[in-house]
Amino acid sequence: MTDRIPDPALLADRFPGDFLFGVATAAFQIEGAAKADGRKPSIWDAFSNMPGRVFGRHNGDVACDHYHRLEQDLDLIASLGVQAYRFSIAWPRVYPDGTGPINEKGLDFYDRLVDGLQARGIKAFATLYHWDLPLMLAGDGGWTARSTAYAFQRYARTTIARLGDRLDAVATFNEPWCSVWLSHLYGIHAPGERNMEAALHALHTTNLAHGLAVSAIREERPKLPVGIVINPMHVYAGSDTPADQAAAERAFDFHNGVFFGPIFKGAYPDTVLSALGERMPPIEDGDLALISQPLDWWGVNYYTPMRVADDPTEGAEFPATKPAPFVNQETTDIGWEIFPQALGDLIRTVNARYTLPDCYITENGACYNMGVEDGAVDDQPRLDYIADHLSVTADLIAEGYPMRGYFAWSLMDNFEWAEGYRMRFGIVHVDYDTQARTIKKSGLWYQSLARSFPKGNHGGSVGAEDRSS
Ligand code: GCO
Repeated sequence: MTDRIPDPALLADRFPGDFLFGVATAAFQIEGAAKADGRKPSIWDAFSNMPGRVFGRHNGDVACDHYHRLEQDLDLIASLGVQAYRFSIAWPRVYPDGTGPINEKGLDFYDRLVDGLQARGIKAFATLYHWDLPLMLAGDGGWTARSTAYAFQRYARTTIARLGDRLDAVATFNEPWCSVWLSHLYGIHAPGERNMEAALHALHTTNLAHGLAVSAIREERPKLPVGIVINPMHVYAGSDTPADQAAAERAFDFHNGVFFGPIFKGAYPDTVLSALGERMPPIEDGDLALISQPLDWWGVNYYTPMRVADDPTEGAEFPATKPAPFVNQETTDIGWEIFPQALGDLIRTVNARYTLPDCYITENGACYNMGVEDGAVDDQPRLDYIADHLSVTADLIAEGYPMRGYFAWSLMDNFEWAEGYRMRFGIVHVDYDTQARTIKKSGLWYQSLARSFPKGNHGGSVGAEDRSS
């Protein structure tokens, strides 16, 4: 089969001139230097060092050694021609104990990072929490303890006071669905709990922490666009039966509504409250007002749809669903169904149900594990995946949805959480033995697309306004 190479120039024509093309990473997944310059363990250091939790007991001790290769990697990002870089800040570098003394060397690293981006003319999109909770906070219960929300607010305030003048946007959380449900109910991510009460406490503490951080960020840097990155599930019913249709609605409320509701409507879904409310922590006066403060933008991380059927088991716990079969049997190497149209269906659905601000696709990408052959990586399937999802994004823009940017996940292969280093999402290959970076075929194609921007007709996208505050 001849490889189809979507013409980047034709695709570029479908995007406005100030649309941002970027790449994304996260601290724990690329930095390494787990014990350098005052950093103390996070819950992911502990989790990945336990037998049976992460493939091959891989951990973040070295990762992509980004902490020691910062300038080289910033040059790599610049060479891709992207306008923006999405990264996360490691709380355990800033407050190694979660609270208590500030670690100046930790903040110094992020000073160098944002200064390096500014020097290269690349916009800085920071995420405050990408899952690396300081392990010391686990002693109070981690995200199940309300006190952690206030510790997060202090971390957010300190970090934004120091770096906010050189950021173009900040997100409080990355994918609360993962740090709440995947981590406290399904047990797949740190801290590996399988307990609905713990998960419901982590849910409200996370939402509250988001609201407290928004307040602190706005106090420290009133003009800095603040948002949150969510991985909403586009839920398809496994059949047209009323039972499966109702199951899909329950799944939407459980997987999406528990974040979109408090953040954009100031209320949890009634279905969740009636089914699980008694097991939730107290929702104190003022919590929902804090959580639902208006945001400047939100980020959507999309990879694959969720397909559910009704679980008729007597006494099945809410949302009482079970997986329904894939419609497209083509999957990526991590086993996720490839279904680009679900990105469009998702954006249309959440915009129909909530009043949402500007939107960035803060993560989209594909896992393919092919390696380097003769100095190159032919990852045509990843190129096709990205091109197809960008085409859907262009459709959404044409329909009037405020899609402002796209960040390829990921800049480089990295620590893929419970899968360790065996699963590769990068548009740049990393040889973990030598730390050599090799731009893949998809990365070279993405570079030719990104280099067409900006086209000079800047609009109201994040970062366009004055950052002098
Ligand atoms: C996520 C995380 C990333 C993952 C990526 C592939 O969205 O789960 O933000 O850290 O590596 O999504 O799973």
